[in-house]
Amino acid sequence: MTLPRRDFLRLASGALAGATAGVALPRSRRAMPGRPRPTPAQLAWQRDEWAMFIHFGVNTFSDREWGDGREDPASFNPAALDARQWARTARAAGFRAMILTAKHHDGFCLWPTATTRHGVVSSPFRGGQGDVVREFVDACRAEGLRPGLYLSPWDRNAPVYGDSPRYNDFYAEQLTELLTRYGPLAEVWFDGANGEGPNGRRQRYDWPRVFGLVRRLQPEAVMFSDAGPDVRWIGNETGSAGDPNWSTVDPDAVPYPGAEGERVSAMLQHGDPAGSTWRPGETDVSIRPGWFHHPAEDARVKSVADLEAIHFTSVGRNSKMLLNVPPTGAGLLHATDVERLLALRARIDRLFAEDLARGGTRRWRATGPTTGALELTLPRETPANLVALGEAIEEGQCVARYRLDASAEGRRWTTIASGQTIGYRKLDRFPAIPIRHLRLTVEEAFAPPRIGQLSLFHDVSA
Ligand code: FUL
Repeated sequence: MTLPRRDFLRLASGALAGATAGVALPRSRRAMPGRPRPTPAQLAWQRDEWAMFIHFGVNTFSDREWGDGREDPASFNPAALDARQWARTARAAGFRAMILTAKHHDGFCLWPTATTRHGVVSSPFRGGQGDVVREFVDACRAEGLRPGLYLSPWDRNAPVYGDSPRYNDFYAEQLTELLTRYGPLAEVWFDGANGEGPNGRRQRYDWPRVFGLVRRLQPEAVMFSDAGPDVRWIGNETGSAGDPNWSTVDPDAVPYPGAEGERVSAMLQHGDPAGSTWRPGETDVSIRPGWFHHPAEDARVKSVADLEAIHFTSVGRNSKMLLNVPPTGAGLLHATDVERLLALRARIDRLFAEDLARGGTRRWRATGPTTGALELTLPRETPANLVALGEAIEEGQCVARYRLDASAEGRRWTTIASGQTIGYRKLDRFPAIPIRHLRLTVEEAFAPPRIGQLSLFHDVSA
């Protein structure tokens, strides 16, 4: 975070304090009338918490990460493909949405498109009659998962790539097929990688047209890209959201997907407390070193501890986890990945099974128009080492600095954690201590904070 933004924060709280002195305490809306808020689709997206990413295509068969577009479609032959197995696994592991690479950079289309023969129609899969996108969305719906699709803008196969108006038409046609044939989609994913086409030319995309198309044909879907417009990339592929992490951004700082520079990275990672636009960050990361399945990586699947840590640095930092689990050449999730996912679910369920704050008494003490402390007295003293915080983000994101203090019965307060943003969810771990009283002090905020969650847990394995 740069200095000017922090200064803005202080100024904002100072100005508010002055403006409201002597008048009735402002409600959050009146205090910051212009504060951005999520749409229902953005709220639903955030509440999913976990989505599964499915990278699958010709790369699965060529054992590459980035195909060059010259792959033989005949190589695509997932003999045992079962999208229900993907969806069943996702659901059992607690994912609520799933996103498939309908087309990756190699240009191979997993659905029978009218735009090119480079896809399933030219493959032996289901005798050339197959449609992986159809099987995918059907499986999602059968298992109660919200489907999403990835359509790579960069296309290393399309001969018209780099001939900008012609490729823009070609891309719009592909997108229209995906947006009109498969029922409601929860998310449409636009990748920022942007290289050359088969003719060595670079493409100028027509983003307003692309975004307009999705809005018109799938008004309930959120659009993901570096530049949103609804959901932004978190700025890395390691599973780590920024801390702090604002769900608001200055849209001018990331003008198009694939834009680069220090300001872009900072905006993706941290957002901007003064930003005019609600655009929360999505944390995409793979369970394996690569995005596609490679047999040589079967022994390099992330451990449950690694995945748990990612939950803490994504969901636990006001982001959403989009975890990639790539099917094998058979068309099935690998047994090791499935076992890891189910073990992760069991671990997370155990960790958050008992909210020790339940049944406690809570009291809010305002210390200023936008600051104050939420004091919680637990029903009984108990050891604990993990706090989950959440703001009621329907009203926007307000908290800019906070502190957590705890005390045992009749003992002095000690600070157990402190931080900047909270947002939808913030998870803070600290060394286990016996706790009877817990206090969340909001030290800086843009509006009177609305704390929706203050929960306490004891992770006995820590
Ligand atoms: C990147 C792509 O280049 C990778 O292959 C992968 O699809 C990842 C999610 O996004 O930009």
